[in-house]
Amino acid sequence: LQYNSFEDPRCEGYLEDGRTGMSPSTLKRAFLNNLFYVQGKFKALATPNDYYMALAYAIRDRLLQRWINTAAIYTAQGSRTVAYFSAEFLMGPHLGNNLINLDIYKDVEKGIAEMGLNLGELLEQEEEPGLGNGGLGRLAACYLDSLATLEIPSLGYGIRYEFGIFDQEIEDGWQVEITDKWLRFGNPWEIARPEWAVEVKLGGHTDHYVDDHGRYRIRWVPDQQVTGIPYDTPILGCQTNTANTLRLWTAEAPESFNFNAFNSGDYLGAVYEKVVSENISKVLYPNDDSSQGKKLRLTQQYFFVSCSLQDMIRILVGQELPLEKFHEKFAVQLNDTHPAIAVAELMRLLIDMHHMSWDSAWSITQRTFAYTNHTLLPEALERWPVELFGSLLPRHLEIIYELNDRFLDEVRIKFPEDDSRLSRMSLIDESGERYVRMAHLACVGSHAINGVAALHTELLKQDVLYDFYQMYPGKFQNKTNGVTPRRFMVLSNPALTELVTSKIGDTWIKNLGELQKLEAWADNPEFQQQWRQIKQANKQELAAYIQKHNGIIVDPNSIFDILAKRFHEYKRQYLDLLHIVTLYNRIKANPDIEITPRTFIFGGKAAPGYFMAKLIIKLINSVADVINRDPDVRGRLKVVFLKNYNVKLAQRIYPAADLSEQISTAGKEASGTGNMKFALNGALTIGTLDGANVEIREEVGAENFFLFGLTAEQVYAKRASGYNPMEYYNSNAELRLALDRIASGFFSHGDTELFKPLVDSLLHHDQYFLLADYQSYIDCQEQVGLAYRDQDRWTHMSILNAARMGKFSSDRSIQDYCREIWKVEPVTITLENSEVTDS
Ligand code: GPW
Repeated sequence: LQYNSFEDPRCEGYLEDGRTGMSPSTLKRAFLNNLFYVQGKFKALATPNDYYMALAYAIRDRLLQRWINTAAIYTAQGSRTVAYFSAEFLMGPHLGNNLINLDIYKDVEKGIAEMGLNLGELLEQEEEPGLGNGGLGRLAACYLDSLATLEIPSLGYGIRYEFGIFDQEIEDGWQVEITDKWLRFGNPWEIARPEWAVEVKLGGHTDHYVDDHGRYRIRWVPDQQVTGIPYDTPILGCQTNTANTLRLWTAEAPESFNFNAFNSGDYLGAVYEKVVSENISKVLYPNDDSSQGKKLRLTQQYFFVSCSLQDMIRILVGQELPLEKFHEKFAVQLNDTHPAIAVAELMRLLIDMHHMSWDSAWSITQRTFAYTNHTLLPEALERWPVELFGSLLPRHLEIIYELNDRFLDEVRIKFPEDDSRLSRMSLIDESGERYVRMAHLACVGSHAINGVAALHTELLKQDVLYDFYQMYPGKFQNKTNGVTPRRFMVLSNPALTELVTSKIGDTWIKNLGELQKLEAWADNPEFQQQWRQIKQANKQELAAYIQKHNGIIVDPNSIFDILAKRFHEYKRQYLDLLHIVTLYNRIKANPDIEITPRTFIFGGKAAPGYFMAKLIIKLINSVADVINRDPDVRGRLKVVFLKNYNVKLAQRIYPAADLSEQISTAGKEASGTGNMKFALNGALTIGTLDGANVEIREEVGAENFFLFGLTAEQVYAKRASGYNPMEYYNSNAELRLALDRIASGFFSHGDTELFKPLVDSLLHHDQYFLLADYQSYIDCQEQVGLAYRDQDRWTHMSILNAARMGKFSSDRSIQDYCREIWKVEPVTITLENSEVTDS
């Protein structure tokens, strides 16, 4: 009996149909079964979470059939597989997305409603797995969605942090961090696979010895060992049967380890070891675009990389493939340098554990890895003090020294008599305290190196990785980021999805370039009106959310001007604030001034140790308190800080935005991806020529994009010629007034000390050129206000923005990676001719 095909009439009436069938009545029955048998509840006692769980398990059953078929077919075919190594996967809630990708959202919504429940409320119950900080982790999640949708055999490998990114509370205007307990009520989407646990060594020293065959060998004698347990989550593609795997590792104490301490009566010592081991996967480091250099962080990185590579070797061996074919079976993508230790670890596994020669191991290693760089910020480039590194990974340090010797010989041959180049390129920074440079390790150990937007890749080649570009020009490629339209349009903006589909059919969902067909409707009055009505309704929904959570009433007819991303000085939330204070000052000077009403909405978390970022959050809330209450403003300006910006909240925000703030200092934001999500939902962008903004503007047309500010080149020139922010302060009356207001204590109950660090940093350093860009930004915002007054023109621009987002689908990005880096082909998963049988 083939039990896996729900369409097979032979399955009718079998229990399995209840777990795979997709008809509304079967789904309903499955839901009630789970409420009864899994949650152990009936209606009178069931909580909303019980209902969510019952539905989640019903949907998981539908995924499992596809998941098992996918695994069976990949195994039978020995398919070439992408392994995406990332310290972060910011997945967002699974249930809604799985309903979309299974294409049963509407059926389920209806069935749930027939039982007197509301699907939206059940979806709200899901605690999102916040296993990432921001753009980098969310990109990994979008890429998994596209890999599955494009039917590419792939695995995501990472860490199952017990505590993901903290929950943000606001108290007295300040950010307060609350631990995220996402696993509190259990996680219906994962399956533990303890049978595939692996051991990871840490610390100790190395032994050099001669083996029985007289061969010189090296043995790592660790002083600690931990066990990695994999937890698997199915990643379903959109309208395919492909369900790939996200495999996240949890650290546990090995059962046998420290048995001696236990036997000798040192019970507490033995338990302590266990706690230390479990700490490894305990918590996500909450820093975005900066590196802390903490030993636990390096341990996390090594832990998941070692687990993953050992797992891949197990898979290879299980398919009876020789280790020499590792790079043919797997293409490994390093998501920034966080997993770059993989270069040394694969070398160690091949040489020490599997007795391969150095040269063979190195050839396999280089052909396996490719490296994506996500930042130009110097503080984000990872380097580890050599001593710290050697105390945790003594064998890897030896391997890196050996790699470095060989690599520097190569450099010497290509660039003779150039000692400064050797020290610039060395894997070890020896300019002061010695450091291991992880980006250099990643560059040397990979066959491809890519940036995440055209400008970013150019700047990598000209600046941060200039020497490596000269050494290996052929390794460098650009792969502009993309976002999944399934989560960030179909799921989050159902009304717009329906309107678009009613005009151009629904194939755009998997082929976003087709949105271009909307251009034909851009000036159609009826279509324009429908487009506007949907935006208006989305704004009303966000307004209700704001009223509920912030107690602020906002006007849905005002411009929803939104800046939502992590807080960082280079992202320049503070510049947005200077615009707000400027408008406010104008109103105070002339209460009858004509101003296009605006609602300024901010969202985002600051790293807990980032003082300036936290102070900017406090300033936003302080300015909000004054402006929202000042009767002179007459409601024309409102300022809202939405707490705890995460994937769930982002899904509410993008559909309601009129204006997307993408205002980083040119040359600092590698790509940005929020910029794409806003535009896809019909927001217009005000932005600098930074990251992917450049390409977004190219696609939507300069006339549909609000550009301001210095170019990256101009920023460099200004810095080189000695930038003096005080000149701008002295010569610009409005700017001076805005800064003076903040400094004077006007927004801080007379306290002139509170915001002094912010004002002083602008006047005396202004590392990110806010003052240089201030006037250009203010002028550009003036144009925004005028454009909004002409609603037909604005709607026309809004439609064209969405219509021209085709390039920014993560499907396009992934297709480019597949063709140009991974050399991997789709594998179609059928449910009919499955390998999985019950007989
Ligand atoms: F520093 N990004 C991020 F490069 O979100 F590693 N966290 C990070 O730690 C780093 C980069 C890192 C972001 C970039 O800031 C953003 O511009 C880019 O769009 C995103 O990664 C995805 O590529």
